[in-house]
Amino acid sequence: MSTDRFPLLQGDNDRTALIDGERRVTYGALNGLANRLATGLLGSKEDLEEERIAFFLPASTDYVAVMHAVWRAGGIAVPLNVAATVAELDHYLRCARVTRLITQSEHHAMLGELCAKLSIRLLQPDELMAGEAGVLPDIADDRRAMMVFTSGTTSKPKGVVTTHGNIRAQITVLLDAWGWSDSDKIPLFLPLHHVHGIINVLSCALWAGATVHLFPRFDAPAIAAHVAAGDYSVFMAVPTIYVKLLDQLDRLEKGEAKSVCDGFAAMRLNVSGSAACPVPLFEQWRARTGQVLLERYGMTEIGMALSNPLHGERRAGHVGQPLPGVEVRLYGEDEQLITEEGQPGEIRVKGANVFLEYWDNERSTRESFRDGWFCTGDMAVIEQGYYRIMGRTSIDIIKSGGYKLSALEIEAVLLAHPAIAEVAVIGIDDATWGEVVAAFIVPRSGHKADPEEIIGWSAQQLSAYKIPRLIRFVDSLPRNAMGKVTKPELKPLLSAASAQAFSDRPPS
Ligand code: MLC
Ligand code: AMP
Repeated sequence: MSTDRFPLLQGDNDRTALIDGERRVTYGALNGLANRLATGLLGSKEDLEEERIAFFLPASTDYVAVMHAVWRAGGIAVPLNVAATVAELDHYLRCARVTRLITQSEHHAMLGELCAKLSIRLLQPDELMAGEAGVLPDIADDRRAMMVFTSGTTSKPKGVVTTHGNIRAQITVLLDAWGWSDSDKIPLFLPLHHVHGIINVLSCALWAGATVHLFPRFDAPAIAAHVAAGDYSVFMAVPTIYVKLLDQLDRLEKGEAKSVCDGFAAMRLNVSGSAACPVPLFEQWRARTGQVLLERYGMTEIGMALSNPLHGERRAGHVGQPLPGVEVRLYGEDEQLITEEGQPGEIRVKGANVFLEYWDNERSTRESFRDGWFCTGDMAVIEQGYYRIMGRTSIDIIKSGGYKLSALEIEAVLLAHPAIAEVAVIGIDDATWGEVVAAFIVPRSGHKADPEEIIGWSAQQLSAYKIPRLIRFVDSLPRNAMGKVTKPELKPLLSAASAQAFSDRPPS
């Protein structure tokens, strides 16, 4: 057996790897499950040879065992968004050319028809479990290991493929940089179809031999209660979650709130990322809990690239310096390498952490690299040795609650609505969510456009967090001489006051 080639679950056999509801799962048990599942997945084969195996599982022992089983058997793990609509899943499964999908029986009704249509075998973890573990293949570091879908500047999400070597690099750099150890305990409430949850929390913790407390979703009262009980040493979240936790503290009775703040104060590390942490939030968190948030910058394609230090100054509004082994450069609009502080440029990244390719999309892969450097589409500037993120090169990318959303994907869906003639989607600044989705719609003549109906209709096609919160009907969209919609002109139309008036779904 070659599990030592995958030192990804490497706590001592009797240490707790996962707390899953009432159940505590040791590293020994988890490794056993992963090996038996890998054996079951292999059947009579010696190696899955990069077969795409998708799983639609909430944060659970099954999720972790299946992910590692696919890796150990030589497949490509395709973790799916458990909040996705059938229309979105159709795209992911088709694009990845998935052959087997693993989920619990309660989801078979929702997924059965789709899987039948796409000739995908729908399976449960239990039925794949071999009686005992067999021989598993040796997998080279350059083999494809995972495909995570990311939204961007195309209308459909792209599959970001990382190799075993990429994943190893993305994890190991953080183990050292953030001082992980087997005595750490961390709650995991982030979605498990993105790198923040998969790599930074789950995989780092399990590589370090630490304990992960699994939550099916972010539940502020439950998490606050565990924090108050001193259950965790490390906490990682998106800025929206820190905003929601501050709200939760305001809702608690004084003594309870103090216990929660003390629980955070006693931790060794609180990390913020996936979206900009506003300076007032950084300051409020410090004032309330005594914790100086460690802000870092990353992306699905590269894992983490820039980080404030574990020891040393963590500067508000900044994302620190390149992590060891990750090369970062800034390039100006004229493709000039920026060598001076204070000059803004696009962040480009090189290193073993950088993904292999967009699946089946040679053109996008080619276009996203220049001379071997991955072009992130994010702008930054260096100020007194610290990087500060300034924004994105594309207005079509929206960050809401840490999710990257594509304006083009949302527009393509809305355009299929019979009452919509034209539409432009943009992100509007929001104190809780970072940005919220706003849609400017030109109704089709002769059709009655009803915001409630449009939102209900969108919910059939899009995950809830992609649905516009603000809809404004307009007679026409501003366009330049080439006929292209000039989106920057739309933002001022929704000032804070008018946004309220047009809000169909006020942010909760
Ligand atoms: C939920 N809603 C959102 C939303 N999340 N709306 C906009 N943006 C979001 N991100 C909507 C729901 O649909 C619902 O609408 C309402 O808000 C309340 O839903 P909820 O389920 O109660 O919200 P909550 O559980 O509090 O979710 C908020 C959240 C979640 C912050 C916990 O969004 C989340 O887990 N975000 C993290 C995403 C993430 O991991 N990104 C990392 C990408 S990797 P309604 O109408 O039903 O009321 C990456 C690289 C890196 O970025 O650097 O890490
Ligand atoms: P995703 O493609 O979902 O992985 O999201 C990656 C994007 O999140 C990056 O390209 C940035 O735009 C954004 N991001 C991540 N961390 C930060 C941060 N600390 N500050 C600002 N933006 C961030």
